[in-house]
Amino acid sequence: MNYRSDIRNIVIIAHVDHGKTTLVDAMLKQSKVFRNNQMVGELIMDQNALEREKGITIMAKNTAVVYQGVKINIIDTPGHADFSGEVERVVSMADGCLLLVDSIEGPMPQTKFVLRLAMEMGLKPIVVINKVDRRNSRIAEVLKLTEDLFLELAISADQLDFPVLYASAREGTTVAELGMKGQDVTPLFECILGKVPPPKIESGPFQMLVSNLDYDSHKGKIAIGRIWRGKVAPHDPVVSVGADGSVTYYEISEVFTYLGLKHLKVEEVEAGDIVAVTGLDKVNIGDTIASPEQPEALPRIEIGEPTVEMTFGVNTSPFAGREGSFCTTRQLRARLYRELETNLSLRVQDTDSPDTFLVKGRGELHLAILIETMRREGYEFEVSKPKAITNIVDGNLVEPVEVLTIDTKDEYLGVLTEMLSKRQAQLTDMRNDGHDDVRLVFHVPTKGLIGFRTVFSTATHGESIMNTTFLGYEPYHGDIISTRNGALVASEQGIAVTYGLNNAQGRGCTFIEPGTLVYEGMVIGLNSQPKDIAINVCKEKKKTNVRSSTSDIAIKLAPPVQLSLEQAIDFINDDELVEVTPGNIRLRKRLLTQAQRSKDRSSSRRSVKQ
Ligand SMILES: Nc1nc2c(ncn2[C@@H]2O[C@H](COP(=O)(O)OP(=O)(O)OP(=O)(O)O)[C@@H](O)[C@H]2O)c(=O)[nH]1
Ligand SMILES: [Mg+2]
Repeated sequence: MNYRSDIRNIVIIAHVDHGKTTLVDAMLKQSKVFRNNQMVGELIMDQNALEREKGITIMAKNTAVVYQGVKINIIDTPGHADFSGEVERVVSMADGCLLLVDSIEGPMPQTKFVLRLAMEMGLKPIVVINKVDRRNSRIAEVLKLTEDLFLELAISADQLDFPVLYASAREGTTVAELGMKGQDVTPLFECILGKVPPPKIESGPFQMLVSNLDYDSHKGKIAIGRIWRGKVAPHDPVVSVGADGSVTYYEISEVFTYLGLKHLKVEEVEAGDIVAVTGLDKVNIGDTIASPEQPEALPRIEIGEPTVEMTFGVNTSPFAGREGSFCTTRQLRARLYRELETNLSLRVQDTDSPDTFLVKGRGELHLAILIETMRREGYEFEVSKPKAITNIVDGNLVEPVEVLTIDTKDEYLGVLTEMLSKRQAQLTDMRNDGHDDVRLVFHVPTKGLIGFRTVFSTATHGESIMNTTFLGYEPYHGDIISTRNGALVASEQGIAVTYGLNNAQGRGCTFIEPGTLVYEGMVIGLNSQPKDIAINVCKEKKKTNVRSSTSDIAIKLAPPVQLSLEQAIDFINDDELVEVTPGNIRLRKRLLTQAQRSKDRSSSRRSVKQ
């Protein structure tokens, strides 16, 4: 067995927002992979438009820096639990991991999830306590909690022997001993070189596992992964081994390695490195690319099962086809199935209705990001309320359960526990910091979390943080009755006017501005009562000849509550849909006319009685 002492492969893992991408910024900036005048800004690796807008990493990505003649391949991963599939997809490329832990928050549920994964893969860990510049940091305590987590998760004794560094990723500094003044990230680079084992290489013909795909309009499909054996160069004959063991012959077009944000075209790449190759137009993530002499498949990547599903259907609203460039079943279907190539934890199924597809993901945000991406590409469609995915195991119905961690203030304890008990949550831990900050940990079925995020943020006035992570499957806990109030539903098609909306505001809060085009059956607000009511928001004030003393006083409307896409998905009930177009997000009843809805209600009442 040989080693490549000129390379190290590391993956950066942590809970959401603990500073992974910022630490990659610091490493990139220090290794001067940019031109002096190049404006690179912050969160350099979060290049996708949605990543930049939301300030979170969505996809795992590769980069590399050179330190003391050694190339360090770095894989940045998302910390949000909904994108756990991205972490699962890439960990096998690395030999070591940097586990970041926020110096105030300490280990969080997703810290545990990613560390468990890294331990199972046998990665050499380096702990980085980050954000030590923050005023209230509690470094010693956080380190203790991190050590406890290792005791719980380590598989071999040597995994307990991990170095610890203290960082301010934002300031670009790391130190090996607390109290030392940080200059730069040199101690981190030194630690990586000293502690992360160089990649082992087996002798034999070329073999690489595809962990990611990219596209280029000229080069076509780009397969990215780690080479485990041998070398490869342009024009080499290779085969790809698919999921079913089928073998396809190709010729490699070009080969690339990483440096900073660039792909460098090279003459040859060798085992131990993380590389990109082109020329394989049908290769998939998880496939092995190998020399035809010895076409053995590497173990495929294991990805956790989805927990939440919703339908994506062709837009059936009266405004269908007005705003989108891609509106047909064929286009929607092709787009959804194409997504499966790179979005590994997603599942798509046809349904009994040819215009509707069942899409399954790892959480509401996972699905919402897909919806937003498609909307921006010009797709128009409608989606249903997300549902937790139940399964039958040994003849019993089981459902997904998550760990919910809430950081909040004392004053919200009552309201939160009440809301959550209706959602079948069980309090498993509660910690008070002695002031008025509290951390609550619950076990809650995934179905109880659907629609919770919006009410949570309203109930705690945006002052609390919630995080969830998948726990496992448990016997079905029974149905949850929706506690949402009824909808205010437009009764006519037309343009909403101030007078009509003012009437609606007498009943509850509204979601639209005057001047908005509405159709019959569109949800335009939330009733303050449990039942839906239909209102004509296009109704103008009757003109009379008599001038009343108040008629000229302008009506002052309360500003509408504008729901984001995620809030809209969170808001709707089973008998409602979200209509998604490049220009608008509308809520609607599934059955648009009042007559249809009352017929449906009376028939469902009859079926209950029987
Ligand atoms: N004070 C302080 N803030 C930091 C530090 N490192 C990161 N941050 C801030 O923390 C926030 C999250 O940083 P990111 O680098 O996006 O975190 P991340 O772990 O990549 O987040 P995800 O990829 O979404 O999981 C940003 O606002 C950073 O500026 C630090 O050392 N000190
Ligand atoms: Mg990030």
